[in-house]
Amino acid sequence: HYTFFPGTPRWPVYRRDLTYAFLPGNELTDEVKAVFASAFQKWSAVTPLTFTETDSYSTSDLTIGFYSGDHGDGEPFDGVLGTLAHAFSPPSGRFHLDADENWIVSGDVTRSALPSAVDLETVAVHEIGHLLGLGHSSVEDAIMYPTVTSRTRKVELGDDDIQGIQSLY
Ligand code: TQI
Ligand code: ZN
Ligand code: ZN
Repeated sequence: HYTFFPGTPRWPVYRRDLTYAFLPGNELTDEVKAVFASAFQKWSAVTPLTFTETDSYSTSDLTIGFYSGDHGDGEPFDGVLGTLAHAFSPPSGRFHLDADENWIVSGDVTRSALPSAVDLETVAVHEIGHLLGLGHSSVEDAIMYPTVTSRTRKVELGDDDIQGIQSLY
């Protein structure tokens, strides 16, 4: 079953058209940006929320950045595997990814020669769930179920994710 963060934080009714920006310092390809757009689309398809990319990271609702190791928020990244990414509950909007992972942007991660290969969209869909206010789920099929993520691809929302997000929005 789905869970929420303590106090059930969520984006208020007047902030349902959310913007997101990539933090400077990461030169991301259009291919990488398309993976995030696809991950956001999974959630907008089942909620009244919309997500639009903007260049203005200082005014966007959500910010996305890749960092190595200590990056100033008290939750340092740890190199290959371990923590892959983290996202903070509403209204923070901060979504950080570990730059040291072997991120797979396109192609079949389950057939990757690298044991540490991590599918970017799989992690993005999960972290966006956190950005919107979902905690972890006990349902194995759910995107919000905490499980092994290397060489795994799971990008379709489960019924439990949909019920959870629709009870928030
Ligand atoms: N990052 C953890 C996660 O996103 C960070 C975390 C731990 C967390 N406990 C939390 C975030 C409680 C919010 C609330 O779950 S991770 C998975 C999963 C990670 C883990 O890098 O370990 C995924 C990133 F679910 F598979 F375990 C993506 Cl999909
Ligand atoms: Zn961080
Ligand atoms: Zn999680």
